[in-house]
Amino acid sequence: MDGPDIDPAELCELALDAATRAAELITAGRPSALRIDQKSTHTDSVTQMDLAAEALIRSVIDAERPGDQFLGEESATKPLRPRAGEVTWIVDPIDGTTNYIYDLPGYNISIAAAIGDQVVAAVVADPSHNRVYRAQLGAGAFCNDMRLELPASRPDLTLDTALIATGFGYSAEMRARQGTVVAALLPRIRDIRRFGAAALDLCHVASGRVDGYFEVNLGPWDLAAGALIATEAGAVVAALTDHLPLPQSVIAAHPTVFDELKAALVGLDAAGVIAPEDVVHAPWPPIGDN
Ligand code: LIP
Repeated sequence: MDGPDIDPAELCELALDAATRAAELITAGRPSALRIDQKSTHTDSVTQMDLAAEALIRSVIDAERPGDQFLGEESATKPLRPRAGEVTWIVDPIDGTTNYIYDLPGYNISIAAAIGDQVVAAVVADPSHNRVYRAQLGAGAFCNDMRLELPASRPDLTLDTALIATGFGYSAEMRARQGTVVAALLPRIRDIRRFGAAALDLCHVASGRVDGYFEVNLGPWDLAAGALIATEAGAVVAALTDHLPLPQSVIAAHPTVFDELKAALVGLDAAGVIAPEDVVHAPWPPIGDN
């Protein structure tokens, strides 16, 4: 996994610098009028600030590590094949773009660095709450200066007391099917939360603000950083089913309730809401003809 002379701590510091500068750009630099363009559907939006943030992040990284691969949500034209011993940056410049457009909390900057196909450094900046989450593989997860460590035991936590986050796709047909799954799950859990940003959903699992999270058809940039933060905090993160590997499906939860939540979601065929032809993103690690 480790490349020659690549220090994950330095990758994390570079991600922290880039995320901090991008968070400043999209908040203090927020224009009075956003230019909103549509991507896969009329509700799958991108603004000039998503593009500007990604350009800024890339320039900060390239200035220090010009030879690294870069997989950004707004510039990705095809999946990238991780190169053994080399670094790939996986970036969502604004995760939760809809929240950003509506000026609702929950948008964030998500930056992960992988050596080969293993993510080793992660930063998620949440400017609405003045929180910056970060993690290094094997070195723990933090929110600002506070260590994130889920309690080893949660005797109070069962599926029917669990607060579960989820998200929905942009196609009306898939959302209708996802709504059916949520409606069936709702009476079996404490409640649902829909924050609108996968990276933060995973950080909420890491910090115990929710007990679990699941979603389908995300991109590698939605999950790469948040998944490392959640696992380093002691959560379990996996695909919902083998036929939909990460990031095409994801479940993250406290270990006490993970199996019960997964069994319920598999029983509801939560991964079945997406037809094979609708799967958009390559499996993790991002692979493909490079
Ligand atoms: C968002 C995800 C979220 C999902 C939204 C959207 P974006 O990413 O983070 O979990 O439910 O539909 O895909 O598009 O704001 O970067």
